[in-house]
Order: sequence, then C-alpha cells, then structure tokens
Amino acid sequence: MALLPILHYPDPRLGKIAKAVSEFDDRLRALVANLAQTMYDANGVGLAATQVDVHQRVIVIDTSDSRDQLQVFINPRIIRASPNRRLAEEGCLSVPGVYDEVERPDGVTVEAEDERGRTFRVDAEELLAICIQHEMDHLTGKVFVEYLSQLKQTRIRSRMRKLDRASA
Ligand code: K1U
Ligand code: ZN
Repeated sequence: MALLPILHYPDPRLGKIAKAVSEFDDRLRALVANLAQTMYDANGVGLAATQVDVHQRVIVIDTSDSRDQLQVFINPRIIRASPNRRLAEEGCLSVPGVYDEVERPDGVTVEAEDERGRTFRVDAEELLAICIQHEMDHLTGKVFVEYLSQLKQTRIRSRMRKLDRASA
C-alpha cells in the first residue's frame, strides 16, 4: 500500500471529469487500498480518486468513530435525493484548513459497484449523505468551495496559493 499525494485547490487537475470504471481487476483494488490508506493517514472521512490525480469514478468513505468501516463506491450514481435540504459544515483534504456551510439534500440513495463489480445500494443520511455528495462532486470536477460566494472563493484561492508557496 502507498500514501498518495493529495492535490490542493485551485490545482486545475481537480476540475477534470472522471471516467467510469470498466475493469474490476487487481489494479483497481490496489488503487482502492491506496486511497483508503491516504484517507486514514490524512484523518479524512472520504477521498475521491480525482484528489490524487486519478480520473476514475472511485470514492472511499469511512464516517465511523472507530475508523474501521470502510465503504467503497465505484461508478456511484444517486438514484434518489430527498426533497429536504440541510445546511451543514464541510471540509476538504484538498482545501486544508477551510470549513464552510453547504446546502444539500439531507438524504440520498446511491447505487454503485464494489471492488469486485457487484452492484449494491445504500440509503444515506447525515454525514454519510453529505460525504457521498461531496465526493461525487469531486468526480465531476467540482470542489465544495465553488458553492460559496465569489468573494470567499477569491480569498480561499489566495490563501491556498500562499500556503502552497510556503511549503514548497
Ligand atoms: O477531501 C475530502 O473530500 C474529504 C472530506 C470529506 C467531507 C467531510 C465533511 C463534509 C463533507 C465532506 C474530509 O474528510 S474533510 C475532514 C474531516 O474529517 C471533516 C470535516 C468536517 C466535518 C467532518 C469531518
Ligand atoms: Zn473534498
């Protein structure tokens, strides 16, 4: 297993659209293992392949307190979204140190494949529902700060560029 470098906003590679996975092979399973290790190492609750510059529709999530309930979603699609929306605080490993509120449906049903290509469905609420939607946005090139005002986005971009220059 390996730790993968996480891209930082506003890196243009975060804007790429991921392609559907068609081969459920050892290479895919190695990517999933590396994504999971990278997420746990960074203390995140989710990670999308886009964030490590791999443009395939793969996400990993673990919202458990015990950090031993990994969920893997390959080619995820939302088949039901609640009409009720909720504002909740989000963060992102690609935008370290930035937290802000985003409004999203408060529940979703997601269909996806697992690492062996088997289709399953999950009814998600609360943090899991937020996290699935946030990670699926990454797969279409969208970072959560793009829901915020232009003023906030400009400030965040400038702050992130300074941070990345300081750590270079
Ligand atoms: O970078 C990512 O996409 C992972 C991200 C997932 C996420 C967390 C919370 C709301 C939406 C999406 C994180 O893991 S951010 C760090 C974190 O652990 C966290 C931040 C805010 C609330 C709960 C957890
Ligand atoms: Zn994110």
